[in-house]
Amino acid sequence: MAAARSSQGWGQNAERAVLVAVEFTGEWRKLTSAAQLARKAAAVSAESGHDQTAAATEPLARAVDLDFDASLAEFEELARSAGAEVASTLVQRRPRPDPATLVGQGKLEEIEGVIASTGADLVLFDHDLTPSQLRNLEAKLPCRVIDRTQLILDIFARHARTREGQLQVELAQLEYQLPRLAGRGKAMSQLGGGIGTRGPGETQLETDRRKINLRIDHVKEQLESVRRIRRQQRQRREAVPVPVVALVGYTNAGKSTLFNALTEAGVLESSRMFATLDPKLRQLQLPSRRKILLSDTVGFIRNLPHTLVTSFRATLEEVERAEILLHVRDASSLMMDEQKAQVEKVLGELDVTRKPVIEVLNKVDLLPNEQRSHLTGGLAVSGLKKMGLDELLAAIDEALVVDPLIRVKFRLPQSEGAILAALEAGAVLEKKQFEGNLVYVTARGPASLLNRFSRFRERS
Ligand SMILES: Nc1nc2c(ncn2[C@@H]2O[C@H](COP(=O)(O)OP(=O)(O)OP(=O)(O)O)[C@@H](O)[C@H]2O)c(=O)[nH]1
Ligand SMILES: [Mg+2]
Repeated sequence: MAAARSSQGWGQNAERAVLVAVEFTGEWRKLTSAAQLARKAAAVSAESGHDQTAAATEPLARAVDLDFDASLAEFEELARSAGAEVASTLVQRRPRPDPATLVGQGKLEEIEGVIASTGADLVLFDHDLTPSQLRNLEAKLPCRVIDRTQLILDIFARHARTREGQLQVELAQLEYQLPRLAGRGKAMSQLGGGIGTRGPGETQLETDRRKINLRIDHVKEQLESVRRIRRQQRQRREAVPVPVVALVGYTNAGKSTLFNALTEAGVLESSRMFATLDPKLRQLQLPSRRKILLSDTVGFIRNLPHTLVTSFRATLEEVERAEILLHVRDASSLMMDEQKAQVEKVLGELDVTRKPVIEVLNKVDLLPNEQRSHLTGGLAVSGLKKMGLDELLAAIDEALVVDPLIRVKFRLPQSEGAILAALEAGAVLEKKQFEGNLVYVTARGPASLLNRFSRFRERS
């Protein structure tokens, strides 16, 4: 059971990891704002043979560092999310990756020295490794080597809560392992034994390619049947249509916290990244009394491995059928703009760019007052401190077009107590006046409700 590998169980015997962050100055990376310009400038000067640090102007150089530092901090947080204790972090900057070992020979020796002096159990690379790079590195280094995709898969494995989530992770892990089987004795013999080797379902994976292929087929079948059940459940739900509003955003932006604040529901929230792997749905009533289903989704992350984008599409199904998206952003993050670009890229891949989006600038409690007042481009809220929630609910009300709010005057016989009760429950009654055996009511609420009683409309 995946539950047996809960975070409490890990704490005491955390693996010690050496982190290796790499930055390839000649490599094209999609970045935004100043950091993007700075990087381009650096790349151009590298090509033209100038010393790039000297060529980049002072503020631009600082923008590069800021950006790199933030992504380094994110990498360390990812490592901790996987249960690792960071023994040391090394940085390598070079124009392009070494085809055989990603990092250069000198850096490799340095890594070896750090492993020896810290007694580390594994090396984590903040970059993807080709099958042959992985093989070469494992041959040269005295401990396990994990790349970025494997690390993220591992975190997903630890946080998968539903059967579907667990199956998806296992499938992605199996597909990742297949081309990397040859010569990976060190890692394969330890499956289930540590970071990069955990799977939500199966811990006794065989090294044999044929068996992995059989397992892949099996997982795919199970996945299909789980999905069939989910589709049926959704159809049942859709029989009573309630619009879905989905929270989307970069990992750690505060979606689950905001989701809880908005619904007061007990969905897991945690400082660990990817605390939410499976979509969570809760019903919520807006100020207009209209009901929505609020959906919490898995966080997006920079350079999400492509295998994951595909296998986690199903997890993002609620996003695809949502009426409105709430894009939750961490206003306190230095990477705010880059994160936004990454989220929009994934939304583009999901083909949902035409949906109305409410930009939510979260964690404003962390900003000094004067910075808070200069925030633009979204609604300032704090899910943690429950600030700005009324404004957010009102904005959702405003943006919801499916079942527009209308105002209707009714004239009801007092004997229609059930209708009056339905109006009171589902709409805002602006006027309610008893006259003889009649009730005069002015109601503002969802058209779907008010139109149901149009036979009692007051004709004037
Ligand atoms: N100060 C502050 N911290 C917040 C706020 N909202 C969330 N956090 C913290 O940010 C961390 C991440 O919050 P989550 O709600 O788990 O973030 P998430 O977007 O659901 O993350 P994933 O599910 O991993 O994508 C937690 O430690 C929260 O306590 C906020 O408004 N202010
Ligand atoms: Mg979450």
